[in-house]
Amino acid sequence: VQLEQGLRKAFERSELELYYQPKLDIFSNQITGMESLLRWNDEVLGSVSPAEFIPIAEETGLIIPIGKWVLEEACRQSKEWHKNGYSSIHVCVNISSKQFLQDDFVSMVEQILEETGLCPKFLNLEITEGIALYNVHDAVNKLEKLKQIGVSISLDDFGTGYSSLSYIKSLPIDFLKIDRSFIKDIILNYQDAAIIDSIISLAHSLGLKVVAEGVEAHQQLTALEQMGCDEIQGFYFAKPMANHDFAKFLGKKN
Ligand code: G
Ligand code: G
Ligand code: MN
Ligand code: NA
Repeated sequence: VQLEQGLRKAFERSELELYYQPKLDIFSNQITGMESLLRWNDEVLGSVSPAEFIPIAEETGLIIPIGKWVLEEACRQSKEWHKNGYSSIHVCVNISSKQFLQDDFVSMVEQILEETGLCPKFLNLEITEGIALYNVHDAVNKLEKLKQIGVSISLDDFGTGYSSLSYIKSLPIDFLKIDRSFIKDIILNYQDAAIIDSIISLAHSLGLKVVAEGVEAHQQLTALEQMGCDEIQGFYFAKPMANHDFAKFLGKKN
């Protein structure tokens, strides 16, 4: 309850913040985009991880207004970076299943793109397999509408749930993000390496691009490169940053 009230207040007082973590093309080493990540630094509670407060936001329904704000803020900020010359990077926004399941989800996304002026092809929505748990037909329908608009889709946390590749085949997605728990032991554990290698091959044969999350070491990068992974994200390259730091980071890269 303390956390819920704190979160509600923080949201009302505009104390939630978005950080951005770059995502790179593994071969060209160019930034292709960034993932927006919620941060909450409370006066009393200190910094609270989204891993802690997102579940509460989901239970209480607060995820609906917060999620809308996140989309608006990420699109607005991305448009800003485009105006400043970084016009080819896209933004990846985490979408909670509860948010995705709202009837008006697609029209909300459309409206935000219109209001912020961000071209739809620069928005990527990160969903998890939970969105299709109740109604696959409805999920596919929404995803297809989003793709028609020009928005791209990533399946996040891949490998942690129950998703089989046949399930993926039924969803119109563009990217698979391999969960960082698999990347962690890629060097030490040949089974994890074998799993990643086959996920990448299968994803490619289905026409999907693969993003590896949680890359922290050069050896992991090299292994992923050899497996043909397309993009990487992780502390090895950069941590999530506040927007002014991200702007500086963009400046340095070019
Ligand atoms: O950034 P960090 O590792 O602390 O994030 C922890 C978890 O919170 C991750 O699973 C991430 O997907 C989730 N998360 C971060 N920001 C958002 C957001 O804006 N919306 C939703 N739904 N989840 C988020
Ligand atoms: O579930 P999702 O993929 O949205 O979670 C993203 C989270 O992963 C973010 O909270 C981010 O802070 C975290 N993260 C990003 N890169 C790394 C990394 O290299 N190592 C670790 N441990 N966490 C990372
Ligand atoms: Mn994510
Ligand atoms: Na993930």
